[in-house]
Amino acid sequence: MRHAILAAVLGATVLAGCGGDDTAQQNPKTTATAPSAPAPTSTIRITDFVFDPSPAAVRAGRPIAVTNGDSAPHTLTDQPASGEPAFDTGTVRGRQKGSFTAPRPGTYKIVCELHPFMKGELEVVSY
Ligand SMILES: [Cu+2]
Repeated sequence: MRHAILAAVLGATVLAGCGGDDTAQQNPKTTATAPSAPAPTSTIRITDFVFDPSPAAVRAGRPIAVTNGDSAPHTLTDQPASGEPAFDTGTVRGRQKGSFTAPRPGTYKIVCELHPFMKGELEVVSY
């Protein structure tokens, strides 16, 4: 029993050591303006017919909220070079909220099916 607890504690310590970026945790204000590798988000906004942020970084398998700040309806839909979209919010009515599940890691082009000029990019990272 003792060994199991010790192993769990050690395992958690190792995981925390791998996953964390110490400089980012110590200095969140400066890293917020870093130009590369945006922090993963769980919410994408649509305002004035623009996806924000874009590119948006999200974590694979997570539910991602899509808030529509416009009065017009929108969708946030995967736009693959071929084949079926990997994700799609369906129609999100004006001032409403939709969601989709982030797919497997990769870079995805996104579009609003109702306004094809609305384009963006989704960067899906693992954990
Ligand atoms: Cu739209």
